[in-house]
Amino acid sequence: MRDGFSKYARRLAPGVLILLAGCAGDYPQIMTQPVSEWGQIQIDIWALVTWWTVPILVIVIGVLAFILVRFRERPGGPEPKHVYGSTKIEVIWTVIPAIIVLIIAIPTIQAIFALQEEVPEDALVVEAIGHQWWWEFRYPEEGIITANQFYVPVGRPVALMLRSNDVIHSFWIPRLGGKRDVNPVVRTPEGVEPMHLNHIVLTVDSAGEYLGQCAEFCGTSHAIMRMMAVAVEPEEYDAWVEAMTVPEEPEADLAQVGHDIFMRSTCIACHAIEGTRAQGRLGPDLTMMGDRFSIGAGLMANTEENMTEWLLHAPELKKGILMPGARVEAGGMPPTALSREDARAVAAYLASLRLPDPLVPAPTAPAADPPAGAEREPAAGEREPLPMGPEPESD
Ligand code: HEC
Ligand SMILES: [Cu+2]
Repeated sequence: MRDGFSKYARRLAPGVLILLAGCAGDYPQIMTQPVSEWGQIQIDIWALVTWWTVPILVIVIGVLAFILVRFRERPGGPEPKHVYGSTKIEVIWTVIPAIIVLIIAIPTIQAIFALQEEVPEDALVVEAIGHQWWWEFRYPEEGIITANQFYVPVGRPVALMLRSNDVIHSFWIPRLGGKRDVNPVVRTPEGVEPMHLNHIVLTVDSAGEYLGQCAEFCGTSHAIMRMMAVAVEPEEYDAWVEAMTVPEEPEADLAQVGHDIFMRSTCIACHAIEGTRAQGRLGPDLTMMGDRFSIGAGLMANTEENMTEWLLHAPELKKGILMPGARVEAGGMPPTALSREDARAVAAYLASLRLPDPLVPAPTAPAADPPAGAEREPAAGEREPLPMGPEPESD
C-alpha cells in the first residue's frame, strides 16, 4: 500500500511542481495583463474561447470516463447493442459545434479588423527593425535611432512599422499584445509583389517597462533577441527625445580614456553614438548605452564588468554575431585587439552614457504659473530647463 502510494507520488511530483511554479514570482512577459487596448482585444478573444471550451472539455471527458467505467467489458456480460447510424445524434453533434464555432467566429472577425487599424495622423511613428540578433528602433520624425530598448509616451497612439534587415523575425512584447511577423524588405523582380510589411498601431495606457523577444526562429542566437519598451509620461518622453539628440561629454577620467579608445578603434565602423564621429550603422546604436536593460539584447545584465567581458569576448558569449572580440574575429571582421585595460576604459565610457535620472526633475516649487512679470528662479537643486548630457552631479 505504502509502496503503491510513493510510486504514484513520485510520478505526480514533477507535474505538481510545474503547476506550483505558476504561482511564484512576477512575470514580466505575462500575456494575460495587457497594457493596451490592442492587447486587450486579443485577450478578450482568448478568454472567450477558453471559457467556452473548458466546460465542453469537462463534459466530454466526464461522459467518456463514465461510459468507460459503466459499460466496460465484464466476464460473462451481454453482447452490446449494435447501432448503425442515427440521424438524430448526427444532427445534434453537427449543429451544436456549428453554433459554438459561430459564437467564436463573430467576435474573432471583428477583432481581426480592429487590429488592422491604419496609421492615425497623430501617431508616433517608430520603425522596429529586426536584425540577427538585436532590435533597432528608428524615430524618423524625431531623428532618433536606438536599439534593444525604446521609449514610448503613454496615451498616444504608436505606429510600430515592422521590417527586417535579414530573415523573418517576429515582434512580441506580451504585455503590449500578441506577436506579429517582421518581414524583410526584399527587392523583387518587376510584376512580383514584395513581401507584405506589417505594422501595429497601439496606445500604451500605463507607464512601465515591458520586456519582449523575437518570436520566430531566426538563427543561432534567436533565443537572445530580447527588447524592452519603456512607457513613460508624455513630458518624460519629450525629455528623453531631448536627451537622445544632445551630444555626450564624458566626465570621469577613465570614461574619457575609453571615449578616445572607442573613437580610434573599429567600433565606429559599426556603431553610432549621437553627437560624436561614431556613425556606423552595422551594429546597434550606442547612444545612452549606460541606461540599457542589458548587453547583447538580453544576454547579460548591463554592468561594467559584464561590458568588459563582452568587449573582449562577444563572439564567444553570443554565437554567430557580427561583432568581433578582442582576439576572435566575427562576421569576417578582424579582432579589435583591445587589451583588458582598454576594454575596462571603454566599458566605463559606455556606462557613462546615461539619461538624466529622473528624466524630468521633480518640481521643488509648486507647479503653478509664476505671477505675471516675475521670472521664476530655479529652485535650489533644480536643473536648468531640460536635463541633458551625461550623468548629472548629485543634487
Ligand atoms: C563588425 C561590426 C562591429 C564592430 C567592429 C564592433 N561591433 Fe559592437 N556590435 C556589433 C553588432 C552586430 C552587435 C549586436 C550583437 C548582438 O547583440 O546580436 C554589437 C553589439 C555591441 C554592444 C551591445 C549593444 C546592446 O544594445 O546590447 C556594445 C556595447 C558594442 N557592440 C560595443 C562595441 C565596441 C566598444 C566596439 C569596439 C571595440 C565594437 N562594438 C565593435 C557590431 C560591431
Ligand atoms: Cu529574430
